[in-house]
Amino acid sequence: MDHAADAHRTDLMTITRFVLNEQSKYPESRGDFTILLSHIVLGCKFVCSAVNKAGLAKLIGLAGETNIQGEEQKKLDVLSNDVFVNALISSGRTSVLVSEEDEEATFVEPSHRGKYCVVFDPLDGSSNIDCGVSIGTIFGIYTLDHTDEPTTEDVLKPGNEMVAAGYCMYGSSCMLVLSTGTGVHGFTLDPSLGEFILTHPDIKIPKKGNIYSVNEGNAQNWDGPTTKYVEKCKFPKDGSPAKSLRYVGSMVADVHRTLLYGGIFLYPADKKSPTGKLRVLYEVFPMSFLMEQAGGQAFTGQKRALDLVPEKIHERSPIFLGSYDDVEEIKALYAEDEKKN
Ligand code: AFP
Repeated sequence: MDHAADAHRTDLMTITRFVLNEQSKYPESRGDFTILLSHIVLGCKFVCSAVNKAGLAKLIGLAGETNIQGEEQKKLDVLSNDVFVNALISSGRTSVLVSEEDEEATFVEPSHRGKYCVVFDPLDGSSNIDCGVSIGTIFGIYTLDHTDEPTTEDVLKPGNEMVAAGYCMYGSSCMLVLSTGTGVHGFTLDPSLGEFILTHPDIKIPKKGNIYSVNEGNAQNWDGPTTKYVEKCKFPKDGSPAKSLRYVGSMVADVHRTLLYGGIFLYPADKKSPTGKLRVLYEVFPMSFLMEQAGGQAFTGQKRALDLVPEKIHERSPIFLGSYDDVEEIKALYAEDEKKN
């Protein structure tokens, strides 16, 4: 009998047990983060179940509303947003919530307030829902550092001040990837137990990868460094093999693959969208936080992504993130370009 394998099967490291273990390293901790996380986990399980049942439950299709970015909202977006807002408020551990789906930040009633602010995209990649492609929830967590009335300033902070970030991918399996600032850990939902189990401890992104991931349909509008970089991926002049292109169009899926296999994910600025498409607070920051914690890098075309200081809650930024060496290459091209201009 393989006792080690048996112990692995019977001594399960659930996400709650994992976070409690982490918490025990900080004697002053009162368990607030564990409680907050358990509410986020509940939201993820609910959305996972709704995504799995979407076809059956007729949740696919438009809800008849448009969100603040002018995009059509799907029924699942509306449902996921409601689920997360309710779960976060009822945790009693949050004061400010910023959701991709809500124009304004939500300020929690004083009776339910707690010391965290959560920024999130409840269902990212929703244009992929109808064809059953992986979609996900992305979140980032800040600490409220005062006891005055909370304001949006409490979340308009650089990503390097986040205390935790993660995403849940609703794909062929449901996987929650989390960092509390001490590495990146992946938990897979065991549907029979209804528990996220640690399956990918201490994820490290390969130092260099052989995949690039970008919407090449926008190529005619790219700037010089992005154009040169993608050209290098396809026609390398140093004798290295050309990179493969993989692009799902769902950030969680594209970043998840990048994290596990290495390579680079790009959503650059272009002439039509000079600040890029992806949102700083709940797309760029959480994914950049995870990339850095896994040993990769995240760059905006100008600076380290986590050093950005957003001025608006729905601000956008170009983003290049992934394997350390691959991001170094794009940084060098932008530095060269800056010297010339
Ligand atoms: P949707 O939520 O509208 O599907 O957008 C998804 C997303 O915000 C992000 O998940 C993708 O990486 C990116 O947009 C894809 O954008 P393009 O469709 O322009 O490639």
